[in-house]
Amino acid sequence: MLLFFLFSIAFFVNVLGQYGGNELVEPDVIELNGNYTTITVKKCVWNIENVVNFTTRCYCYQWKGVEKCTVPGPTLVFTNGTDGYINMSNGLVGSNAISIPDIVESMISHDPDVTNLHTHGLHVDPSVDDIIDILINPGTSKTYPFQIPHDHYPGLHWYHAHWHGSVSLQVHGGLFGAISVNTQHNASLDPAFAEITSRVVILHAVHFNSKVRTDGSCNCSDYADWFDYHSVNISAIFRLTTICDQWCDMICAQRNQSEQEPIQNFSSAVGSDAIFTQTTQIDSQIFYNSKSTFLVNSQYQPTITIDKNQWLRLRILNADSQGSYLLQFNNKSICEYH
Ligand SMILES: [Cu+2]
Repeated sequence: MLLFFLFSIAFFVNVLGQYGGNELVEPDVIELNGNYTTITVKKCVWNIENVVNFTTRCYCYQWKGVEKCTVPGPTLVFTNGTDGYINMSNGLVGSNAISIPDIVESMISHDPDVTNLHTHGLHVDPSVDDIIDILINPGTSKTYPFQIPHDHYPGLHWYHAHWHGSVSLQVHGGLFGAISVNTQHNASLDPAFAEITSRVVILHAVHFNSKVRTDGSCNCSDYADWFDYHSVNISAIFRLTTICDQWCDMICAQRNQSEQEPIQNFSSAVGSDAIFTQTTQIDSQIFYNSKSTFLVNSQYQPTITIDKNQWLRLRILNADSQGSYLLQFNNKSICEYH
């Protein structure tokens, strides 16, 4: 389930995060005040610092004259009363969308290299990003015109890929980012509050599974880089729940033809803290081992440093494709928060 929530916390003094990781880095910001911007989906290596790196799909864009590919994608800022145009380009190599009956469409994984754009929280014509009918095949693009009303409320929202069949693969794998609507007519916001520095904080988890059969048949005993799943070399449809399942259940010959690599050397730099390991018994023959890492702006346990007696507003987005989070401060006496 995809969840969104936003709330603001203000506190003073110092340091969020007991482990003292690197300073939090916010996504790049692209302002769309009547402007047009191009975002391209490409294969990239997602490097989660000190934890793991692997090949996945991510959003690429021009930044100071250079192409940048990042997870999360850039934060898109709309201003009310203006238009913003997003040209979503699919730079992936792979098969076009296949035609399958609607009834099974969302139940199985397919079209790994087909994408589109879906937004949350914008009060615009819903046909602009109609996820059922608008698709972007590999090598093509689509321009989405967003007309933000004059009376649009302010807030933090988000966008992600949403072509049915590849949503889990692509959102879980990194195709998501924040949207911010900055209103010019926000009479409800106390001016003192409006002046507080804010940070965009995006929560996301990455999960890798391995599947083991106790009968000793061809097992998926490595933690598969299932995000690199590609439709060229293997049949496009498997009636199984996740693409990792598909990879795990292929016969060895098929698996060797796929482009996926086992994930190795998890967390060698930071130790086991970064990885949550769990075993789930499916039946007497099959169990899964899963390794998960929980991220903030794609960083593992980053730190936010605040000057003493300063307020900070955290704009928190849950971009996890599977779960919700219970948030708390480790040491409630350090900061005052609301
Ligand atoms: Cu969504």
